[in-house]
Amino acid sequence: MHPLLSAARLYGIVDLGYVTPADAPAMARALCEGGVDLLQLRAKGHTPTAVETLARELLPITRNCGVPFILNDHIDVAASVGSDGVHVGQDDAAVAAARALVGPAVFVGKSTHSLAQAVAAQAEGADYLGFGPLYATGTKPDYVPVGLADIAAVHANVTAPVFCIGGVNAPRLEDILAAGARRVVVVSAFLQAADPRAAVRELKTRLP
Ligand code: TZP
Ligand code: MG
Repeated sequence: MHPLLSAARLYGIVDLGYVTPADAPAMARALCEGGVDLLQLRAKGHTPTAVETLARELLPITRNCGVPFILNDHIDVAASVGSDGVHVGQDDAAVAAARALVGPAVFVGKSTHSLAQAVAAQAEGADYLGFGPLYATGTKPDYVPVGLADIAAVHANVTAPVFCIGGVNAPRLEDILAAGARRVVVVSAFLQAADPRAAVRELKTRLP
């Protein structure tokens, strides 16, 4: 298992659907200081140049906190800014193609939406998997939720770290953990919290 991922339990995402680029650095700092173990920049619809500019602003913030930085989608930008990781979806480049661009030191994560996709992503060599959306979520509105029933089977069939995602929030955490999840990604529940730093801190204490 990749050394930056083995102990990671809580994965935060600065998603520009919720946060303006101007507010992104302060949000990244709040999430990192609150205690996320990984931080992603997700900037759907923004130009590679804008993503690169923002990634270069966020990287020193995450580095200061010792939190690995992951860039969504923009593999070339991830390579040029020195991102720790890159995240690809089912419709993006294959894991091997992404790895060829970023090099062996950068970890590659992949989104999966079924047990079959999770098994396939591991076979492809993904360093970690996202699995979901567990619940319907406005952050990814065009996806059918997968529910909690397959979480245990995914963990039984995959050795790479699995991060459960989609509608994860404090009230649902107990059910999600009871279903077998060990790692979670939280987007809107942190970004829309009155105090994101405190929301991270509170949820982190409840993870095994
Ligand atoms: N992939 C599957 S669900 C999702 C992504 C990026 C969005 C999760 O966001 P939220 O706000 O935590 O439901
Ligand atoms: Mg993508």
